[in-house]
Amino acid sequence: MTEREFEDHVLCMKMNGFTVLPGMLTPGECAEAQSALERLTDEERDLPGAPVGAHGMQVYNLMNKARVFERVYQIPPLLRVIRHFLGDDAVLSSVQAHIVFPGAPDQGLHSDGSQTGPNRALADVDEDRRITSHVLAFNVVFCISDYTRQNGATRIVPGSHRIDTRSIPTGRVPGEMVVEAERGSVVMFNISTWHGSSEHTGDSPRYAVMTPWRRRWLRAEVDLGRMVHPDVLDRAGEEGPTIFGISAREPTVDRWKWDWSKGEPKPEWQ
Ligand SMILES: O=C(O)CCC(=O)C(=O)O
Repeated sequence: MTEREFEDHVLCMKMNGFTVLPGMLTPGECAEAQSALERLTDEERDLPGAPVGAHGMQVYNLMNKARVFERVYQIPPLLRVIRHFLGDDAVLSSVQAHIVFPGAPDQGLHSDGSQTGPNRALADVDEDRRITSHVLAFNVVFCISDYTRQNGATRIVPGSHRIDTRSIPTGRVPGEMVVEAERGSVVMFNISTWHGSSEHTGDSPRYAVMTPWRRRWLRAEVDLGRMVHPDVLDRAGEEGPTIFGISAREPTVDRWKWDWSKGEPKPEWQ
């Protein structure tokens, strides 16, 4: 990524609340990711309580389930854009697939962060207004399939990240657009940007991997520090404890007994 491209992505995020970064995964990596997702769909769809419905399916904690998914938090130009907005200590909040099946209707516009993030139920005094003054979190979506107008690609309302209401209109909104992108691209958006998958009128599933990121001090959607397998954490190198939020943990002992880099008590206080 050139300096000019970096600056353009930053400006797009500020103006529009989203940007598209092409070529973040190679065609080979996309093919590997898609076959892993096909395998995982078969393995997980009949598990009790699996997040599967008539229109789509989710698969969680992908970094533990195939090596190719370890790439998604190890791409320097992408990390540079994420950290420019969320800080060098930004935390990965989930690594999950969203597979949209042919025939799915559009998902309905929404913003993210209603489970753990800044768009969670507000207090009466907030008068339905969201925090929009600062960027608090992103969704970073890897297109494993080409994103097209036919296959349920994400629809977005540019600039909606600045509208400080939680009452998002149902139905069509002026200026909304379907984001078309080649597979291997990343669609990155502020979690306050109104978005949702679009209607799928095509004939094969749309595969995407969502990797939301948060500021260090916000709760993550998934506590990846507890989920990540030790070998996966090792392979993430020095940055692993930061990326998975391990070094963002609150102390469970006196602060001087706590190892902040490891997110656990010092050995003598284990
Ligand atoms: O898959 C997409 O295009 C959007 C998914 C989404 O917004 C969600 O699951 O909250």
